Order: sequence, then structure tokens, then C-alpha cells
Amino acid sequence: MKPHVTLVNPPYPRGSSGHPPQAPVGLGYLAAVLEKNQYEVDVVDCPALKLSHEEFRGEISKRQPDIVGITSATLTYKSALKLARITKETCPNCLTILGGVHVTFWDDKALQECPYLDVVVRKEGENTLLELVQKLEARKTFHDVLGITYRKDGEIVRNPDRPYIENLDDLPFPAFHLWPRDRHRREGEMFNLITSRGCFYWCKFCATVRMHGRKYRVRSPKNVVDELEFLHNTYGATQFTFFDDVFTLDNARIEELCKEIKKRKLKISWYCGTRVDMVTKELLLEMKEAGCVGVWFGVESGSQHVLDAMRKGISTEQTILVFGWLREIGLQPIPNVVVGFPGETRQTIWKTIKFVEKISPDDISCYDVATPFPGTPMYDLVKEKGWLKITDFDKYDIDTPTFETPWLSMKELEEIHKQAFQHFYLRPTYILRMYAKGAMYGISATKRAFTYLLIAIRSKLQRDNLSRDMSYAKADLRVMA
Ligand code: B12
Ligand code: SF4
Repeated sequence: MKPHVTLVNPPYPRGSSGHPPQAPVGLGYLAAVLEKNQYEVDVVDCPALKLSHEEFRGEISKRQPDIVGITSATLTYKSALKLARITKETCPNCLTILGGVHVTFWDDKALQECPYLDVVVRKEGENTLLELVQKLEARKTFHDVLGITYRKDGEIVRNPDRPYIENLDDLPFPAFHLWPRDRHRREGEMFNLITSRGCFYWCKFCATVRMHGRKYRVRSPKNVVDELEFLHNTYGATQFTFFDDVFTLDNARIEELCKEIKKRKLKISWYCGTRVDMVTKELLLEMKEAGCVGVWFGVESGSQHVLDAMRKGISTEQTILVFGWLREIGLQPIPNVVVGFPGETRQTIWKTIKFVEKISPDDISCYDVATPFPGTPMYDLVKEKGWLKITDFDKYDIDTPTFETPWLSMKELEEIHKQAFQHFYLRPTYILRMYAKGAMYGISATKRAFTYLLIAIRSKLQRDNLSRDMSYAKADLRVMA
């Protein structure tokens, strides 16, 4: 009999900042590959359905799968382990598998920490999961499957890595039809796509490049636009986000992609993210003509010294230049900024705050708190130096300081992180500008600025969890849009 597989997105830990529900593309690919091979697959997306761990127990008992595959980032790791326990308590014969960016670098520890977990899948998961399911179906041992870590006779065994998928066009489109779309629609429907995997760069805080490889693998423009068209025709989708780490790493590919969108006359709008040294003004113009409305950039810091320490490989001058181009062209520039990287001082963070205000975006995506994710050189450094103070992964939500250095305490970082938001949104020039934008472009720009302004004032008065409020506000604003 063919095994029945349930894929699970775990609940966020209580108190951590939430997100509007979004179908995880990684799980979507895993489900699509299994479906393509005629396996029965379903999905339990706990954040989208607002399911607690106990409610998950009911779901799994109803479904009685043969295999449960759970995804997790560092923040949801403990939550994922809880789901593995509940699964084994409810279906003792079910094989429990955990995959994703966190356990790729925490594989042996995950198996030590959780006796209810059978297998960890490291790095890219499509072919590894498929092979595991095929082995189970054939009643063969899975012990020779590449890319897994598992327990054998009480010992933990780590098999060699599986080579990366070379041609991403070979993959089917993510199985979004398995997601609770009503819920997504209510939250303002935005479809996420990934058109490339891996990166050439080697930033010290980045887990992704260590996960998906230091080689840039891409889908062809035709394959990407086929997916856009499919989502448009099937679900009426008009808004998309390309969640690639460096969407424009290959400029020629993006030019071709834009031409293909225009050729097919797709009436869509989209966001993407990239690096400031990977765009030209001409490319940005072409992107705008093809429906691009905003681009977020890893600006990271306003201090060249900190950028160099991160091994980011960009200059603050490049950021100023590119943000100028975006404003000229009429694209929304969104900076991603990290505060508290090892070596930061109060002075360098204030330099960053001033820098962000100088490049003057309409919104800041967020000021992330530097968080040492396992698998990154930053994690190794703070561990080795004895700076790591918070080892509870439920707190790794990029809003909460987790380590302190001789130059910056966690208390100082927490304070300055809050001040950064307040400083940005409470500037009279900003308020006036957003008011004018509202007059010019409609009420939503003013509404957005006003909401953030209220949050900043409230947080100044109450000193409460500003970041959580910010992400709830973002969710609310999407519903209002
Ligand atoms: C889109 C995105 C989001 C979206 C959607 C989440 C999602 N899971 O898709 C939103 C906005 C909700 C989000 C939220 C967060 N994110 Co995010 N996000 C991303 C981003 C940009 C793309 C994810 C993606 O689609 N990748 C492409 C797919 C193909 O790869 P994948 O997800 O890794 O999945 C593959 C493998 O991991 C594996 N796999 C994954 N799960 C499983 C399960 C099984 C059973 C198996 C067998 C295999 C397997 O197979 C998949 C297919 O090959 C990544 C960066 C990146 N490039 O991955 C960051 C990233 C995953 N996010 C990150 C962070 C920090 C967060 C937040 C903590 C931020 C916050 N405070 O809110 C939360 C936590 C989310 C969570 N559920 O835990 C970090 C995670 C680092 C870490 N070690 O935890 C990343 C790596 C960014 C970075 N450079 O640091 N995120
Ligand atoms: S942060 Fe971005 S540019 Fe740097 S290594 Fe990671 S994916 Fe590449």
C-alpha cells in the first residue's frame, strides 16, 4: 500500500512575533513532488489554521498518516519537537521526519533531544523525502538514503549530503492547492515564489547560503512565468512576492523574465529582494514596467566597519545611490537592517538609525536584532567567546537579543532597538511626507503611516513589546489594503 504523508508547519511559540499566514514554499515543493509520484499527501498548517499543539493531536488522530514530515526554522524548532511527540503518542507506528534550515545544522542534537523523532532531513528535501517514502513503501531500510541523519542501534548516524538539484525547472510547482486558501484570502492574498536557490556571497550571519549552497541555481524565465500564469489563471492571483535571497543576481535572467511577463500581458504586481550591488538603473526600470512595485535590500548597517565585519561586501555609498534610483523610478525601496552584530556599539547603531533616515524609505521592513542561528559563523563566534546568553530557541524571533558582547549589553540593545522604530516613525518630516503621499496616492499611505505612528507613541508610553505590535499591525494593514 502507498504510504500516506502529512506535512506540517508548526505553531509559533507563544509570545513570539506572528506573521500573516503564508504557505511555506519549501513544504509546497515537498508536497508537489510526492503528489507527482502518486502519493497521498495532506498538509496541516498550524499558523494558518491557528491550531494549538493539542488541536494538532486531533488532526493527526483523524488523518492517521504513515509518515509525518515537519518543517521548522530555529524559532519553531521546539514547537516542531512537541509535534513529533504528539504524533508518536497518537500514531505510534508513524515515521516522524523533521527538515528545514534549523535541523540541517542541529541534526544530531535534535535526535538526542527528542526520542520521538526518527529521521532528520538535511538541506534540500524533495528527493530525500521522496526516496524515504519509496523505501517505506517497498519495506526496505532507509539507512542508505543520502542527506539524512538517523538513529541506529542507539547511535546517531549522519549519511553524506545529497547533491543539490541542478535543474530547478525539473521540479513541479508548489502544491498550493493543499493550503487553507480561505484563510489566506481573508488575510490579503499574496503568493510567494522562489525562482533561485543558493548565493555566491558568504555573509557571516546568513544560514541560507550554508543551507542551499554557494552556487546560484536558477529556474528559467519561461518556467517562472508559467507559474505566475498558472497561479493567475487558477486562483486569480495578482500579487506576488519573489522570496529569493538575491533575486537579481543574474541580471540577464531578470531582464528576460520581465520581457516574458510583458509579452504574456500579465496584469500583476510583485515585490522582490536583492543586494544593492546586484541592480542597475536600467534593470530597475524594466522591472517596474513588468509590474514590480517594491524591492527590499539587505542594507544591514549604516556603518562601513560593521558591514565589513559582517562580510557583506557592499558599501554605504552603493545603498545611497540605489535608493535614489528607486525613488526616481517610483519603486518602493525597503531596507532590511540588522542591529547588534558582534562588534556593534551604541554609536554604530545610532549611525545606522541616522543612515536609514537619510536614505528615507516609506517603511522599514524591520530592524532585526542580530540572531546567531546555528550553522552560521556568527553562531560559532558568540558561542566560542562565551557571549551567548539565551539558548532557548523560542526566543530566536529576531526581535529579542540573545547574546551580549563587551561593547554592547542585551539591555542596551533592547532599548536602542525600540528607540530605532520610534525615531523612524515619529519624525515630523516623515509624518508630513506620508500625509502628502496620502493626498497624492490615496488614503492607504496615510493610514499606514498613522498606524505606525500610533504604535510608536503607544510603545513610547508603555514600553511594551513594540516589535510584536509592529508585526500585528503589518497583518492588519494587509487586510485593510
Ligand atoms: C519566505 C520566508 C519566510 C516567510 C514564509 C515562511 C516559510 N517557511 O516559507 C515568513 C515571512 C512567514 C517567514 C517567517 C520567518 N522567517 Co523566514 N524566510 C523565508 C525565506 C526568505 C524563504 C523560504 C523559502 O521558501 N525557501 C525556499 C525553500 C525551497 O527552501 P526551504 O524553505 O529551506 O525548504 C527546503 C528545505 O529546508 C527542506 N525542508 C524544509 N522543511 C522540511 C520538512 C521536511 C519534512 C523535509 C523532509 C524537508 C524540509 O526541503 C525544502 C525543499 O527543498 C527564507 C530564506 C531562504 N532562502 O530559505 C527565510 C528564513 C527561513 N526565515 C528566517 C527567519 C529568521 C524567519 C522568522 C524567525 C522571522 C520572524 N521573526 O518572524 C520567521 C519564522 C518562521 C517559521 N515558521 O519558523 C531565517 C531562518 C533562520 C533560522 N535558522 O531559523 C531564513 C533562513 C532567512 C535567513 N537568511 O536567515 N519567513
Ligand atoms: S545574506 Fe544574502 S547575500 Fe549574504 S550570503 Fe545570505 S543570501 Fe547571500
